[in-house]
Amino acid sequence: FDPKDVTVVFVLGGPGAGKGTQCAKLVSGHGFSHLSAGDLLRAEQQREGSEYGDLIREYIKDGKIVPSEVTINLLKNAMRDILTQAGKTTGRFLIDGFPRKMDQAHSFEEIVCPAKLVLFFDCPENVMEERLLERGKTSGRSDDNADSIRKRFKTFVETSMPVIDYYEKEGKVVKIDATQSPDAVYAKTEELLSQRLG
Ligand code: UP5
Ligand code: MG
Repeated sequence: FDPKDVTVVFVLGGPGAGKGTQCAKLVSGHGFSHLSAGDLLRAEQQREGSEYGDLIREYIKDGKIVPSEVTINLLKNAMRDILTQAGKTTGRFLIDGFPRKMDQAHSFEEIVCPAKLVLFFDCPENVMEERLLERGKTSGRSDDNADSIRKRFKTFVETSMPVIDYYEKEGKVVKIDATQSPDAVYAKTEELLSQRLG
């Protein structure tokens, strides 16, 4: 993809910070397409005939990061499909929950295109844990349990925070306090996003 045609915004933050919730609001309010790396992996895991089903299942349950090639291909194909279906060559994409490891950040920028901006939803672990345990009562997600949540937090701190630090040094990070209500977080997100993207 040519960065002249495609605007990519990475949406990052810990497990349960509210990435998906905010992306859904940005889609209806600002004409973005939303691609959640986790949702794409869960769909691939369930796809009949997928060669990655078992691998993805294991990684997600342990809160580990699925090998880059798998996720980047899913994202790239999904971007391509969205543009094709709309009959367009240009588009704005929110890439949610990716990249969560430095090598993924570099590969995506090489293979797909560089990100214009990074939204970082900042939230303390105790708040995220409460949200995830609550959601776990009904979500059916294999990783919404105390044991997996602990592993997801560890991966986030050790492996994914360095990605945010990297983009911070590049001046691309917009940091948002994610502890308020979804509407309050969205209001702040909209304000900062329009300042930066115009
Ligand atoms: N909620 C949301 N906002 C709230 C607010 N402001 N106040 C009160 N409650 C709020 O929200 C989580 C819950 O909190 C919901 O119940 C919501 O109503 C409530 P959500 O918007 O879903 O938060 P989100 O940040 O999207 O949380 P999610 O659980 O999706 O985060 P993860 O980053 O853990 O999950 P993801 O699906 O991105 O990844 C899952 C796994 O996939 C990873 O652990 C990893 O194993 C794998 N993966 C990869 O290997 N590679 C990738 O590139 C991506 C994922
Ligand atoms: Mg999510």
